Amino acid sequence: MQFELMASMMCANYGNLEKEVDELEQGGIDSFHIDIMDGRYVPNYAMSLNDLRFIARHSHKPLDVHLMIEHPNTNIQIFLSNLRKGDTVYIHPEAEYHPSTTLQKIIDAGMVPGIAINPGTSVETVLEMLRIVDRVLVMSVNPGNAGQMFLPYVSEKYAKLLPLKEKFGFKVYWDGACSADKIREFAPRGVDGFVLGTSLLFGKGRPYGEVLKSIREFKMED
Ligand code: S6P
Ligand code: MG
Repeated sequence: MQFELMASMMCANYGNLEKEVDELEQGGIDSFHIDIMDGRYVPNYAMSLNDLRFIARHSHKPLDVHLMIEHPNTNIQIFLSNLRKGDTVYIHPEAEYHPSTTLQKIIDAGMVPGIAINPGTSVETVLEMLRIVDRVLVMSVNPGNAGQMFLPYVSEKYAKLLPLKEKFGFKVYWDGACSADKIREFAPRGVDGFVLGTSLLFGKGRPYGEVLKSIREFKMED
């Protein structure tokens, strides 16, 4: 069974970011998930533009940039100019008056366009945007912090979204409280990738390569 594993870099050890990036790459991570917040759309600040730049220049794997900012259209160029072709950029549709215009800028820059759907946002609300995005990031926690509890009602969103993948041509990704039981249940149901944070990857006292291997072999510790 094929699925992608992305590292939520806001959970990394900033005492030595270079070592974290190297160990994750050598351990087989598929991409680096970069959480950018503005303290307005969500009540927190996570990674900075400098963190994004460093990881973009230092790593060989794609970046998966999750913009939790108001009106991303205003500043999207700052992010796009620091990324590489093929990196993904997700916006939150609620944070923008005309989200499809912003998505078009992402496409025109050669990046992969995505939307992030909050737990309280219905699939119906974003249905038309599914035609233009390549990736949908489903939030299983309210955006803003790592280390939160899984919100069980989000499971129903997957039930609605997964059958639409082929018709609209997008992939589905999991973000928030991703534990072993969730990968066991949702990878076979068609979720294409999982953002790994404090629940499964960081702060476990185990080498990243060992953790990632056990997940891929479906032998993860609960
Ligand atoms: C949350 C953010 C996420 C978290 C990730 C952390 O606002 O978008 O990417 O960093 O969910 O994982 P965990 O396992 O600590 O919830
Ligand atoms: Mg995220």
